[in-house]
Amino acid sequence: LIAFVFSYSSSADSEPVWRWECISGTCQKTRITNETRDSALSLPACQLFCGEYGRLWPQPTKEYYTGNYLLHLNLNSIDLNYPQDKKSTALANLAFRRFAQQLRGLVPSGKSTRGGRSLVVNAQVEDPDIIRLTYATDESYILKINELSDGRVNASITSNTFFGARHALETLSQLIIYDDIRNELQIVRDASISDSPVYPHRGLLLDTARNFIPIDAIKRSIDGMAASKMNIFHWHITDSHSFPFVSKSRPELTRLGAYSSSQVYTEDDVRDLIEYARVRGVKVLPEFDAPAHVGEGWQDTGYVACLNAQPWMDYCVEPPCGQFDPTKDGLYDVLEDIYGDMVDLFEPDVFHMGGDEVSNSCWNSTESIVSWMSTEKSWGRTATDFVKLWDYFQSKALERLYRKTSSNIPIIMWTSGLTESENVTAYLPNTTYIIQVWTTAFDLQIIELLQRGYRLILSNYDALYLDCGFGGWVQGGNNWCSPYKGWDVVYSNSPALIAGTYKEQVLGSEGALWTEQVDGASVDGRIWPRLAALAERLWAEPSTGWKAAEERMLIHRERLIGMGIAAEALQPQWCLQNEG
Ligand code: CP6
Repeated sequence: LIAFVFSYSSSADSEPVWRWECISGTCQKTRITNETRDSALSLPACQLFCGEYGRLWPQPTKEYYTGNYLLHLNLNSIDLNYPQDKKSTALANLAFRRFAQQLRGLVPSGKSTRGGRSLVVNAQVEDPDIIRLTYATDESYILKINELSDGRVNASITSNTFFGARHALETLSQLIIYDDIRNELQIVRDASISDSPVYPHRGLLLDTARNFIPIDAIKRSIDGMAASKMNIFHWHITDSHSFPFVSKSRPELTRLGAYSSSQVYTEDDVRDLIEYARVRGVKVLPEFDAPAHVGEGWQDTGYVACLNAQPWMDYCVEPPCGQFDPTKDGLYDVLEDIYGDMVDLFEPDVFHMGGDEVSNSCWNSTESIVSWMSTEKSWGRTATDFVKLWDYFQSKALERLYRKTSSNIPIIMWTSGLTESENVTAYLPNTTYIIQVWTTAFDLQIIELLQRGYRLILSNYDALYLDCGFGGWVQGGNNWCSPYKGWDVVYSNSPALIAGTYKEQVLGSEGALWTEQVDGASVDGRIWPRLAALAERLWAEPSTGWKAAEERMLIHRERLIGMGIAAEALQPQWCLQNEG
């Protein structure tokens, strides 16, 4: 019996039997024969040369040329030449180490490859002291591969910044494949690629308050973003459900507000995550959502109105209710402390102050608030008066934030009653505020904001809410997750089309993952591979539809899986082996 098991398993591990040929633009499967064995193409090799952009995701935007010749690459002999003693030198070394690790990840476990050509990566970086990603950061790069006379492979990278060079490494890794027929890594011998993103803001929003998301899971999301050339991790770190962010000066908020003492983000966690992201070309953008979407953690302060009020539908859009009481002077001291802690950690060049889903009826039902409105301000209780109250809060909160930042950095706010045309120019100057749209692509507010000169980030829920988005908190039912938006919907959502002649004012988009029904166990699959569809949309704003991208998308999904990201399957594996 033992012998039988042994011979059975060894025959399952036998030689590959299939090879691939590129026939009229698609890779087609045929049997390997003795005659074709030497020239047989592995599937990834075929993919590299068959489609318009090979195996690249996202597609490059300026120039893409690859010859159709591969060289055997020696994984144990890869080196980076990068400007020395510059501010980004250490980052580049870490990015290169990750690049090497990605290449090792191409080799199936249990296999080892040997021999092959050395690879030298020569990076010429115009401004190697830039280590902060801003909307002005030049992320473009040029990547050229050629064979040197001594047989080594040369990959030369030209970029303005570390961030461009890092993207080039990502592209380079996508030009390297594992050939299962020969059990070796191979690299494209000749390539010339010139590339730069269309939009500067290519993001993921992750809510870590509805359910706690462990740091490891966040890191996997950032790995996927790096592999897809996305650059903004928008951290919706607190909400009414929990307060996992540890504020150095106000630790009691977390003690009361975290789900448990271990489900928190300490200062060390945050610092570590920011550096982890930076090595991957990703900036962490913090959001402290206010005045709505607060609750847990604030119980002892008395600064939150309608805390857990019932029936919740009367006081908020989603239970548990909670909204700051703008009339409490002490509130602004606490906010200043939290802002100060966040500014110290994140060193933000732009800060997200939330501002979504404020409920007038919450404030209106709080007796001390309405009496303050009439005695202190001679305001009534109309919708306009509550907008004034909100503006009172927002102005004071902003003033406290600006005490902690070294300059008056731009502020992002969600679309809301405050961003409607009659209010927005009065209360939110377009020189300070960037508006993040979460309503549908057809919302008239979008064009009105654009006409008024606002810069926008589009996260229209009809395409970009990864948690679903059409449902609501309907009592007695749950249509939260219907309909599911496939990657094709994400891919087809074009910011340029939505903004029309104002497209220059669109900084980009974010896919948003609200986590009422997601936690660390399922977060990968809810994000990936759909977020990668947004990555290509924002990097390249392709003029072709999702169908033209499908082969590469299937390839990229496999790449994410290879990185340890539990991305969802899109198609039967048959489709990858029988293209077209
Ligand atoms: N949480 C917060 C949410 C949502 C928003 N803000 C949300 C609203 C509608 C849908 C999905 C999510 N859960 N803080 C809106 C920006 Cl459909």
